[in-house]
Amino acid sequence: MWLILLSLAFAAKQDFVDVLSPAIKARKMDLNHYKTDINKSKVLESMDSKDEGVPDTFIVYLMRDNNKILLMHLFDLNRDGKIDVAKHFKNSKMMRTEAVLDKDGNVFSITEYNLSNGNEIKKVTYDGELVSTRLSYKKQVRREEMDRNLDGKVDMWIHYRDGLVVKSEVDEDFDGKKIRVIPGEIKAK
Ligand SMILES: [Ca+2]
Ligand SMILES: [Ca+2]
Repeated sequence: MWLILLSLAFAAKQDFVDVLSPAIKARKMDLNHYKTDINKSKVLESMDSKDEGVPDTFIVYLMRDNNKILLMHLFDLNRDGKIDVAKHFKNSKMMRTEAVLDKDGNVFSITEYNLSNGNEIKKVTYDGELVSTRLSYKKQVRREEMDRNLDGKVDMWIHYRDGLVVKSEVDEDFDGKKIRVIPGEIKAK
């Protein structure tokens, strides 16, 4: 029993794509998870933005001392019964967006925002083959990190300044050691 639990924990840790969000299972994003994950301390409200009798917008609140605290906005943009976008809030400010980018949830993105100014700071995209993480600072992309063999470790880095590539680094054989450096369009300042 312990061995099984241990190997499960190990397996879960290994899969970088799956540990990013509770809505991701087996490298698939299912945002309906948030509609069903409603316990006693949460309230789900439904709305029909088109007034056609089918709800397409949902709001999840956390109940604390009889106060409603906004947790999430969920949107079924194409009205097929599956949530396509989940916006997560903290202190009434959007901190994270999760989006399904194909019809089955095999392509998706997770974006994190700076709570004080709303700027994007990190965007992770999974396209079914690789995980790409875009890191931004003051509305500019600074670095892109890629995990091309999905082992949870970054194996390619692209450094940017003012929209131009400063340099790229590639761990070609994924051993975490020999890193090839490729000069970019401009020199690092
Ligand atoms: Ca949908
Ligand atoms: Ca890797």
